[in-house]
Formats: sequence, structure tokens, C-alpha cells
Amino acid sequence: MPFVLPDLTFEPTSLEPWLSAESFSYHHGKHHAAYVSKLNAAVSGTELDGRPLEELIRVSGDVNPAVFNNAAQHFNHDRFWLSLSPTEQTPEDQLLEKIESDFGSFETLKEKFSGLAGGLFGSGWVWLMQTTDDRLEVRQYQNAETPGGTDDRGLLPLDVWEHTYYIDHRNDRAKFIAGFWSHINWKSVAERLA
Ligand code: MN3
Repeated sequence: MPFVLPDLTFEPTSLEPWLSAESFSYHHGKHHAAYVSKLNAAVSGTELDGRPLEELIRVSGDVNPAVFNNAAQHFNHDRFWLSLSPTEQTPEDQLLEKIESDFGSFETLKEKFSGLAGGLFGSGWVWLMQTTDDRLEVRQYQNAETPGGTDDRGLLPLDVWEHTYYIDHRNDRAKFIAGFWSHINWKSVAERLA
């Protein structure tokens, strides 16, 4: 079964003015779609055909960049869209308790995450992670690098490639990051907790 581009779970106009329908038409409709079609082309007719996405990420890491980059970006973008919400939410219950115990407060998590997102040089991602020893951490990932296929759990990603924010915010990455906090689907993030 080839991989398919997942539908967005919200109307593409519903996150405006933070991210516009035009930006989703490119970012979801062209960038993410291209990762999926290139991934299918790279595995088609090979021994990797039909393997699960996270397995493809694991086995292709250092040896097959055409598979790794497209598989990892498919994973990253799928989780990113699912982590977005048209309405502002806040973390609750077990997730909030873990944030407060591991960062001190939700505000400290926001500062730390925003700092790493603003400071990432070049293209990449920042993720809120749950490690195998059950600690929450914020990590930077360069380019297509991903927690997908690893033993740590990626809870909340932010895409800080320029293609995410250049249509709506031009070079103002800080403004894009500030708006992220009003558009997070914390219910979906909490479902990824182990
Ligand atoms: Mn992207």
C-alpha cells in the first residue's frame, strides 16, 4: 500500500491570520505531498516496499537518504498537522502535571521551546519529547531529523523550515513562533503520552 497524504483535520482558513489557506496549499498541498510521492517512488519495487513508516525511518537513516528524508518528513508533517488547532487550548491533567514537574511551569516550557525554535540555525524542527525514562524534554532536530522510529516519543513538533512561515510572516520567525502557542491541539499532544 503506498503512503497517502493525510487530510488536514481543520479548515485551511481556520488558523488565519497566523497561517493562511495559501500557506497550507503550499505546505500541505505541495511540500508534504511531494515528500509522500517521493517516498513512494523511492521504495516502489524495492525490498522496502510495504514496510511501516517508522521502520523505513529506522533502517534508512545513514544509508538511504532518499528514503530517510522523505519518510522522516512525512512523519514530522503528519504529527505537525495533528498538533494544530483553530481554537486556543491549554495542556490539562496528566500532561500539565508532567510539564510542571519536568519544567517547573508551562511558561518555562514555552520559553525554552520558543528559544530553541528561534535559535535553530537553518532548517529543522523543535519537538517536545517524552524520553524512555519518562522525562519531558525539548530538542532541536536539523533538516528532516525526527524522533519517529526511535524509542523516545515525539509529543509536539514545530516546523521551523522557512516554508512554514515565509508566506504569512516573511522573515519574522519570532512572530510565527509566538502565534504557535494559540494554535496547539493539546488534546492530540496528550494522546501521544506513553
Ligand atoms: Mn514543512
